[in-house]
Amino acid sequence: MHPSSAPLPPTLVVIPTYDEREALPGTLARLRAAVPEAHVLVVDDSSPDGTGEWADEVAARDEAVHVLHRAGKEGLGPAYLAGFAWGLERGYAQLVEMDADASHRPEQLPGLLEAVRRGADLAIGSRWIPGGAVHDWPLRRRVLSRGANVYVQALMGLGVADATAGFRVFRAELLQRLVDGDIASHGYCFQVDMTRRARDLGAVIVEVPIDFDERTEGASKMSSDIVREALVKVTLWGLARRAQGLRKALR
Ligand SMILES: Nc1nc2c(ncn2[C@@H]2O[C@H](COP(=O)(O)OP(=O)(O)OP(=O)(O)O)[C@@H](O)[C@H]2O)c(=O)[nH]1
Ligand SMILES: [Mg+2]
Repeated sequence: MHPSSAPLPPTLVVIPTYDEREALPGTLARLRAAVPEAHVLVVDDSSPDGTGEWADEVAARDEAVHVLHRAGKEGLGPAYLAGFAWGLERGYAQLVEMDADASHRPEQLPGLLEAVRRGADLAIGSRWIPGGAVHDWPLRRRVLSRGANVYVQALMGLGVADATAGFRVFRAELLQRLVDGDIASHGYCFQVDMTRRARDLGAVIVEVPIDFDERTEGASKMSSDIVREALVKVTLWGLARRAQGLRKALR
């Protein structure tokens, strides 16, 4: 795909951080070089390692970079919701989700933005469609991600190959409608939750293949609590969907 040369609509890349002092500088430099017109909002949950203070220093000399400080670690979902509210209030036309750990290649963001320019309401950077790939992931992580997506599809039928993906672009109109809902998901299932709500609203969802790189700096925040939350919620959502289907059939 050849990204268009049309001017980029006002774009905000939201990067949640918790103890990413080692990884964030490289990610941010690559992002500013790859899509210089995009603004960036780092949402830091008072990282003990000083990520937030470092981001403040960058923001003081780069007016495209902003920082939102939150009191404590509450998980990915609440950090994104706070970042989205900040961006929607300021009138950005499209908002991007991206990890700080360079697992998402900033150089591939133009491909996702192009999908939105062509009509998608939500573009998902997908590891599990042809052309997508995961690099240097241990078998355990591959199995977990693939297994989670097979489970999500079997229960919820979202028709999305990578429903847990965290590299995404939302059109602001869709995102506003999504955040007006009551989203209580914290970990990975936040991504599934956003996908199912977008699907229910009839949004145009397009998956774009990406290369996902294993983080080389800092530590993963994945925990058994996060996996458990996802398993429980996906199961409940899937059962609710089936009950709804059954009710319709009996009507
Ligand atoms: N603000 C905030 N950011 C978080 C929190 N948990 C994770 N993050 C950030 O969310 C992004 C994804 O987290 P990762 O630890 O990389 O999780 P992951 O990508 O699922 O796991 P790995 O593949 O093992 O790295 C990173 O930028 C983290 O710093 C949180 O509680 N608050
Ligand atoms: Mg990661």
